[in-house]
Amino acid sequence: MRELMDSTHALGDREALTRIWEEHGYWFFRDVLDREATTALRDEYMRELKALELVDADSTDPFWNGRPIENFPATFRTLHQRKVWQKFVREPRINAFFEDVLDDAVYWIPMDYYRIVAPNRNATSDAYLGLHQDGMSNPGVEFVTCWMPLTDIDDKVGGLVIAAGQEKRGYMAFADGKAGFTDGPIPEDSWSTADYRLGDVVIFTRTMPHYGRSNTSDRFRLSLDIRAVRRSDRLPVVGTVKSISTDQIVIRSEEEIDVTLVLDDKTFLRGPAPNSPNPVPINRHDVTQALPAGTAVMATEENGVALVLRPQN
Ligand SMILES: O=C(O)CCC(=O)C(=O)O
Ligand SMILES: [Fe+2]
Repeated sequence: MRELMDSTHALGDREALTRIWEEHGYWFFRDVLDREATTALRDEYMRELKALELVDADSTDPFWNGRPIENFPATFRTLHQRKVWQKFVREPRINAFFEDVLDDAVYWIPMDYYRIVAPNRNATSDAYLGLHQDGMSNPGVEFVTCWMPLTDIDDKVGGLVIAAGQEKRGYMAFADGKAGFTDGPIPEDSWSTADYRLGDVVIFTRTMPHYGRSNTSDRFRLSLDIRAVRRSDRLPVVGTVKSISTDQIVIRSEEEIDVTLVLDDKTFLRGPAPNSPNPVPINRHDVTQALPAGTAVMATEENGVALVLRPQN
């Protein structure tokens, strides 16, 4: 596998950063995130593993203590409820880093994943999370994905793999349940990854094909991925459902404004999935049940018609 290209040297040089982004569709920065904030975030993850009694109580690193891993959670509700990543991005040094890099004030969309991947020596596939592009099921909002390792992540621990250079081919299609480009495969020599460490961040464009590797090590893999929009770009509608029918939704936005959107057959509707962090596609006649009044949602729109409507993570 290829090594990710390190762009840390370009920080502070707007022209260089823009050139790299336009040419490569990603930035990989090493050891740039404030140590105090990232270790505090890691410790929040560690609390979850300690509560499950899968790492030792005095451990700062997520070494598996060997107890059976049963019913390992697919999502970590308490981290969501306690708004752990929201606190992280409000840390002045973390906020300043992302605002400098993105050259704008940042809006973080409520599409976030606290990833704790359990060790699995018997993993039958190289991929724990299959090949995809983050923008594929989220049209109508120009975000960048920020992926941050919260522990050492080497070859065995797995981690993020991107198909460098392939972001220029647009969106992939699915055939036989597998993602791929219809005009030919992804060249083998495009797969790129790194030995990641706490403090690093990979920021990539929403057409970047990528997947997450299985963890065949003796430690849990910890990472956070969150998605940033420049404030000067169009923001999604984020709020709670005030009323909903099969062809219209009123969302009470975070700014306390009622936004009415038409739902039609082109709207990509997604509903909550039990035991999965990923909302699943739903039919229009199921929206009133899947996303009832009071549900926290995010929508994108064009001319008053919703392009995507989904629960917040
Ligand atoms: O952490 C992983 O395994 C993959 C993460 C991912 O798909 C993303 O950050 O968008
Ligand atoms: Fe992704």
